[in-house]
Amino acid sequence: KRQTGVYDPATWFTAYHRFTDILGFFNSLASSYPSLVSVNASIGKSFQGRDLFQVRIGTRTNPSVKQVYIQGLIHAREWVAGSTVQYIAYKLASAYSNPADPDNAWAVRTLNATEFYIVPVVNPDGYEYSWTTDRLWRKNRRRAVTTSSAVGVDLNRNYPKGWGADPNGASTTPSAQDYKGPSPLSEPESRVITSNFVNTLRSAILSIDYHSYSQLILRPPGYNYAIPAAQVTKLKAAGDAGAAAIAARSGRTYTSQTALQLYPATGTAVDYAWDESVNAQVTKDRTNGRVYSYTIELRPSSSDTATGFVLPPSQIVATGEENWAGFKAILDYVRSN
Ligand code: ING
Ligand code: ZN
Repeated sequence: KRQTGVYDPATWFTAYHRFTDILGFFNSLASSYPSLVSVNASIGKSFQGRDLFQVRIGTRTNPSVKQVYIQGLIHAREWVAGSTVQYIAYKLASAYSNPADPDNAWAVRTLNATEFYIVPVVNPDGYEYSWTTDRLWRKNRRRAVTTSSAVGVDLNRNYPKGWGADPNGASTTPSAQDYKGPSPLSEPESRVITSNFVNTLRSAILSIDYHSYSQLILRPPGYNYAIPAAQVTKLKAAGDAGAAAIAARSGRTYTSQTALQLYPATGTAVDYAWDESVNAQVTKDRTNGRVYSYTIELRPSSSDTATGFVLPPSQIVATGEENWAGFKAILDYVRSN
């Protein structure tokens, strides 16, 4: 169905949008494609009481369906991560539903076997703060300890996998950008997200956490722990396939590497999705009981520090397009390996 008004994709992807409008976009997508897209308006609340919402894209026809988990905006200032998650969701729904779409055959084949669980805004309090007060805010908005007046925990250092395992992987200083929080899952958003994460999906195969910037496809490990060689090979191959597809689409270089090669980081989503999934009710496995897991850093390149987190909205569509290509390539590899 053709959409009109503010949620028309032709205009929607020319700008960034506030939290409530992003929810509106997904509600509009669900009303355009009611048999394919649904919105769970609240999977839990942020510190300031905003509802974290989850979107499901799937057909409910195949009992052996596998799940893909996607999240965005765990870091407030990384606005294009939100746009890219919106873009991928829009492409999945519209390509499946439109026989004339060049991706229709891919989308039909994929959605006959795969369903998608998406949390478009993991950190709504921080995201709104980045609109109203500080464009470069990263963390959530909770004052986590009484011993400091500092506000904010880095949610991508607050997951329980490896929390605080490497002193260089996160900060113990409440004012730091990578403050890990007082304890694992100390933050309401981390608790909500892990209660609704990839490890709660019965037959999950892939998890992607979108960030910006630096044009990287990061795979586990994010700090120093062992991954068996056979799994390393598969994790790398899927990431490499994503990078190759992006280069073919736009000419942009996204470097495929381990997260640890960037810098050590503990308590992150990418390691949690990889490692905790093996302990959960996940039955499926293409990499030995584990879910293929990535953090993708979007535009601009690492050398474009002048642009950095403030990517011009004129690049939203190009970033979405190249990452739609990368996403399809990663998922194709995962589904056949
Ligand atoms: N970068 C990620 C960060 O949380 C990362 C990079 C993710 C490193 C996961 C290691 C593991 O620091 C941004 N831009 O947030
Ligand atoms: Zn980030």
